[in-house]
Amino acid sequence: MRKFSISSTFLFGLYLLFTALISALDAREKITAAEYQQRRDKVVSLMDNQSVALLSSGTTKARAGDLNFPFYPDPNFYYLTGCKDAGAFLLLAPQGIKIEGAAATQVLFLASGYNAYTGDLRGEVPVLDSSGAMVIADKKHFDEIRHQVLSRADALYVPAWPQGFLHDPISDKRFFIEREAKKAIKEKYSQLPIKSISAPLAQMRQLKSEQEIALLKQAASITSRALCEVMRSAETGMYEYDLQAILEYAFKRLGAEDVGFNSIVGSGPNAIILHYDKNRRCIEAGELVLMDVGAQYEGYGADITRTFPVSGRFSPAQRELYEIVLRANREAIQIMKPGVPFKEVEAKAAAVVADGLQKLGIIPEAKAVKNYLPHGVSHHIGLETHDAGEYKLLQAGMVITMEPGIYIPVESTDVDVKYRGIGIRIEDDILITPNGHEVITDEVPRTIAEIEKLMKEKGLGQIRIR
Ligand SMILES: [Mn+2]
Repeated sequence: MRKFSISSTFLFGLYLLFTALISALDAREKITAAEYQQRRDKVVSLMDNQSVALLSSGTTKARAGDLNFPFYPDPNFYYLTGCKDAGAFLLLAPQGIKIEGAAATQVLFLASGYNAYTGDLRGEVPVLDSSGAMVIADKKHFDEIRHQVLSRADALYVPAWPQGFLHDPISDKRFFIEREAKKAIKEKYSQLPIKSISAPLAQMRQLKSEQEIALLKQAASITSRALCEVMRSAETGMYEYDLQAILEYAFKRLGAEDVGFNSIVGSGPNAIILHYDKNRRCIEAGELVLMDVGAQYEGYGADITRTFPVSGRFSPAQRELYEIVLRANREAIQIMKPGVPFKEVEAKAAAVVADGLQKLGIIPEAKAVKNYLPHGVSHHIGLETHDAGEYKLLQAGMVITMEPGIYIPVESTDVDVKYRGIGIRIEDDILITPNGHEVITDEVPRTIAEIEKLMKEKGLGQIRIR
């Protein structure tokens, strides 16, 4: 009896421990329903009383037959709903929408039912708060309700249409998506002016909330720690995809749901190709590897670049260029604070690189820096890698990158041969705070001494497969 009671207490203790562990594993930070509601309320408050806003999550794209590419909801739609369903719509109307006997200013239309292929129970949306301001309706009512609100609206707000066109090779006609859509709307609702909702949404999205900052910090931490693991593991003779596999294994292992963009792993001269993501090359002795990568956590993605020598030691020429890029990164971040113009930060980074290249005799005058640093060095991050937002003055709550680089093409015959074929970029993510800034990517080293030290540590290494 006594023995039984001890073991039942023990089992109960185990049970408590187990449930605590389970809930700890489940305690994934997420944007709360209340915050999604605040965002929608803000948009509605910005709209004229008789106007309507319509946002779509987007449609799936077939890869082949009935198999689709991964679906990513439209970021503006997701920002306002937290809903990942394809084919969903959000209607906002300050004057109210009548639906099934009730009235609401915000209606989310979802397909209902179970999808046997994906296992999704559609219409299950965990984002409704207790205010009741948003109503979820079955998509079968969408056509009717849309007509009801559009026929009496005096303006329609929509996000930008996807850029580009569909080309029909037989008629050789180009169907520009935006032009065709606007034409079709005009035929149906000739008096309805179409306004863009992208700019006000960008102004909201560029200032991150506490919850968004927490998710971005989580994405930055995962990305940083995964990059450390890659640096510990890198060896001459590995392929670029070996490093990609170690990185993305670590992303998943640390809780990221996805990459925010295709991982760039450029070794040797591939580091010069800005968006290189083939990652098929064997990394040769003495080469640098440039990795521009980002884990995505609850929709929010980091964006970090590190460049390291596969052997674990920088050569003198690599060192000279690396120190310039690092100084540009550090000095440009140093001046970040609210009120500073974006272009001043960009100019600072470019000026440091220009100065360094001039001192090494690589460029004759500062303006030639464009030949070896041909890209912008700062952008917003968030739901998109290049997130919505303006590029005027820095404001507290923005989270932006700083990513100067130097890329010397192999064929640069006017540059000392020791520098040719080297590509270096150092990218960090920075939160602008009320008094200055906070770098959120400090968990992965960036100085030469720190990187060389880290690379001596034992990592996962080459994964041998029998
Ligand atoms: Mn970037």
